[in-house]
Amino acid sequence: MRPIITAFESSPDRGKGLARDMRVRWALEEVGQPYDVRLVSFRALKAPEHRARNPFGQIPTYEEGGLTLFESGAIVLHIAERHPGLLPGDPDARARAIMWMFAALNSVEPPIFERSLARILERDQPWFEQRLQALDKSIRRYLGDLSRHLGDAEWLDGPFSAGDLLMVTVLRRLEGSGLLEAHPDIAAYVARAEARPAYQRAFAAQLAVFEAASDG
Ligand code: GTB
Repeated sequence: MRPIITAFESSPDRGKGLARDMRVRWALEEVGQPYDVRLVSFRALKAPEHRARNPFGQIPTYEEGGLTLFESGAIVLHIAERHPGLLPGDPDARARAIMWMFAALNSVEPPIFERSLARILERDQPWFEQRLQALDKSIRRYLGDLSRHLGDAEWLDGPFSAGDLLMVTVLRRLEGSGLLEAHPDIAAYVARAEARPAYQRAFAAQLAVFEAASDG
């Protein structure tokens, strides 16, 4: 059965793959599961039909038979548990890969996401520079710690896993900020993940949505 995911009809990032449907598309591509996409306008996100999929009125969602899921991390975990390729078979290694999924979403993503929101919504506030500095300090700490953890390794813990997939989608939001570029090893880790054919297919698919909307 082909799952259906939801994505922005018109993504504010103009096809840069920063909206959170990207991580779901990428996971589906990694495991070779074809999928359909329901594009949703900002107005439709808040309509009862979509709130039945996600009470918070957001993308992405995932429908598969009678199952409807929201929260990108839960969706990626579901995909990784149902298909080989994104979680190791060994129970301890699997637990560690899931730990990295939580680390990406629960520890590393909050200051990075707050930073991009602040740059859009709080730029005119008198406390903006101070807030930015505090967020940057927190982000630098995580990047330094990640860099030490990675060392010469290719991925966070053994083979590429759903933990790497989520971590990279989180770190990508820093591209061009100077923060990522200050850590060439982490920038190389992100680039390594972006070079994966599954990532390339997912990126091309979400970019095609933006290009089709621009043509029309
Ligand atoms: N915790 C949830 C998850 O991981 O699924 C968060 C979902 C979420 O934030 N969804 C956003 C959304 O639907 C899209 S991804 N927003 C609409 C709304 O709340 O009304 C966040 C996002 C949006 C746009 C960009 N961008 O353009 O760069 C990047 C990320």
